[in-house]
Amino acid sequence: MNRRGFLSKTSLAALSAAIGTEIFYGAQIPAGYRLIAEQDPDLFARYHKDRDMVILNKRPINIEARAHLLNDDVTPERCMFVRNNGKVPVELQAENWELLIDGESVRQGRSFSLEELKTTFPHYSYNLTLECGGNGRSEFDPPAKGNQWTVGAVSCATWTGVRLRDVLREVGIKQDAVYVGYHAADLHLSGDPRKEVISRGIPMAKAMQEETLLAFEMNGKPIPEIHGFPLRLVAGGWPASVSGKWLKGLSVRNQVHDGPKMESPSYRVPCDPVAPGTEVADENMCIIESMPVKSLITYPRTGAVLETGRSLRINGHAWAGELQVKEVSYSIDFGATWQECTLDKPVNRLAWQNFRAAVTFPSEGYYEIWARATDSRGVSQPMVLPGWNPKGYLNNACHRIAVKVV
Ligand SMILES: Nc1nc2c(c(=O)[nH]1)N[C@H]1C(S)=C(S)[C@@H](COP(=O)(O)O)O[C@H]1N2
Ligand SMILES: [Mo]
Repeated sequence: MNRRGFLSKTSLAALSAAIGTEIFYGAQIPAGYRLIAEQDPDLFARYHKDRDMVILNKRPINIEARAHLLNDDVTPERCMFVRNNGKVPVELQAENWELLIDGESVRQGRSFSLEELKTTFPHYSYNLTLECGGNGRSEFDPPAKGNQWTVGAVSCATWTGVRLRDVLREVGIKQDAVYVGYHAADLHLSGDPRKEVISRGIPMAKAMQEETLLAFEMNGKPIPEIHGFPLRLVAGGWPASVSGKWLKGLSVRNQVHDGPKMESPSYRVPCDPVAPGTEVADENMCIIESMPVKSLITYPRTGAVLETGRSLRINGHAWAGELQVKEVSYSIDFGATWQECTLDKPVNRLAWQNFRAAVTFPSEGYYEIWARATDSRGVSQPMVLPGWNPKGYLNNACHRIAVKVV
C-alpha cells in the first residue's frame, strides 16, 4: 500500500458513484488501495435496482424483475431488467458523444454529436415494450444455455429521442439499403478492445417506422447508465437485443447485417418447428423479428392469500410485438374455462396494454390464475410451453400465479 499518495477528487467521485453512496473518509484512502465494495459491488445500489430484483449473472451483469415488480404502467428504472453481453462502458459522457453513420448504403458517411441530434431533429416520446428474446428460457427442456430468465426480462418505459428515419433521410440512403446495424461502446468480457460485444440490427422497414428512436431519455430523464446512456437505438416489439445501448455507430447495409450476435444460432429459431433436443443446421435457423403475444399478471404477487367470499382484483399487461392485443382472458380451473378481462388500448403502438378483472372463487382452497392473451390476428398464447428451440427463445406460455382462499 502506498501511504504517500491519496486518491484524486475525480477518482473519489467515480468510486462514490460506483458504490452508490459517499465514502465518508474518502480523502484518507491510500492511492492504489482497492475497496472491498469495489471487489464485490452492491449491484442494487450501484444501478438503482429494487432489492427484490434477481441477479442472474454478475459478469456480465444480468438482472431480472419478478412479475409483481412490473405492476406500473410505465416501468421505472428500479424495476427494469438488465441484459448485458459485455462490460458496462466506464466514464460515459454525453458531451463529445458522437454517432457515426456509415455503411455501403449511405450516400456519404457522416457523424452527429449528441447535441446536434437533439437540436436538428424533432423529438418524440413513445412507451415501448422491450422483451429479451430469451425471456422464459428457464422452462425449456432439454434446457438451453444462457441466462435462465423466468418472466421478468420485459419492460415498457417511455423513451424520448429523435426518429431514426429523420436522421437517415438527412444523411441520404441508397436504393439498395437492406438493413441498419448498430455499433456500441461496451467492451468485450475479454477486455480486447478490437472485439465487438454485440452488433445487431433491423431491416429498413423497421428502421423507418415512426416509433423507432435514437433515444436520449428514459422516463423523462437521461437514460440510466446501465440502460444505454447517453444514446440508445430503441425499436419496440422486437427482441430487445436489436435495441443497441451506448450507441456509437449505425451502418446502413446492402445486405443483412453480419455483426456479432447476428449469426446463427444467436437470436434465431428453427424456421420450422422441431422436436425437443433436435440439432438444427445454421441454414434452417431464422432471425427473430416481431415478438409473440404474451401477458403477465403483475398483481397480486403469486402466493396471495384471500379471505373466502371476497373477490380478487387482478391486473397486468399484455403485448404482441408489432401487433395489438385484442383480448385477455383468465382461468381459475387450469385452463378448462376462460373469462374475459377488461383490456385497455395501448397508449401508442408497440406499448403494452393493461388488463384487469375481478376474480371470484367458488369455495375455499388452492387455485391458480392463468392469463392468456390473443393478438389481433387471433393467435393466442399456448397454455404450456411453445415450440422448443436450441437457444430457448420466445417462451410465451401463459403466466400463472398461485392463490389460496381461506
Ligand atoms: N450495446 C449493447 N446493447 C444491448 C445489449 C448489450 O449487451 N450491449 N444487450 C441487448 C439485449 S440482448 C437486451 S435483452 C437489451 C436489454 O436492455 P436493458 O438492459 O436496458 O433492459 O439490450 C440489448 N442491447
Ligand atoms: Mo436479450
